[in-house]
Amino acid sequence: MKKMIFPSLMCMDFTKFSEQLSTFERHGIEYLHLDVMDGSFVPNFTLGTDFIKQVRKVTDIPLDIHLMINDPENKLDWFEFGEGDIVSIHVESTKHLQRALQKIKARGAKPYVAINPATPLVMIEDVLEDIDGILVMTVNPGFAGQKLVPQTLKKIARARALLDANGKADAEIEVDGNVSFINAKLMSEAGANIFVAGTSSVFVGNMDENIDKLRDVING
Ligand code: S6P
Ligand code: MG
Repeated sequence: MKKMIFPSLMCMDFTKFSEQLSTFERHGIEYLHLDVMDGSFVPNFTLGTDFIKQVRKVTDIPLDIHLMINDPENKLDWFEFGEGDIVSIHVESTKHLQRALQKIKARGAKPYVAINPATPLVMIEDVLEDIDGILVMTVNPGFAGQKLVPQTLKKIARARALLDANGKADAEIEVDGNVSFINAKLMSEAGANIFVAGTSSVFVGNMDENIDKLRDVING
């Protein structure tokens, strides 16, 4: 399975937006990770509907929209996404998970289910048919710059095994939170293939060097 780096745009230097975006394009970055927080599901606000529209206008790189909002099924229409994009919703954020995943699929995007460190994997067993991937949170969502919750490394391996055992070998495992050069290696070995890169790797220092280094690490 192809290993990919998705930079987290909330970690960008917005005064250098075009420059940093060009760096991603030059490196063949496959998706841009966009964190949407509602101040209720998580204790923070970040990127929103208008920002996503703007990003769409200035690049052809597809979007990976990570919704950290309550009741996403009622709010999906607010967001611009479509064919080829990824949209993740949290199992903890809705009583109507399957309906919400279906709504994403109906718009041509790839539905992923996101899961917090403390939520057992059994909570997503009955929606495996409805997803193209699992977003395993390796920190508690809400902020960049946090430390890895170590038990999530085992969860990555269990998530991979769960997908494989249920005829979902093509489904991807995305990891998000403290994907440092050291942690990325462990996450990759555990079975992750999509790595959300933030302040722990790509955005500190020379971005060109960081992307190359992270690619080397995840590809072993
Ligand atoms: C966190 C959010 C993430 C962060 C990313 C930052 O709630 O979903 O996508 O942007 O984790 O990366 P780092 O390396 O600072 O943890
Ligand atoms: Mg995220």
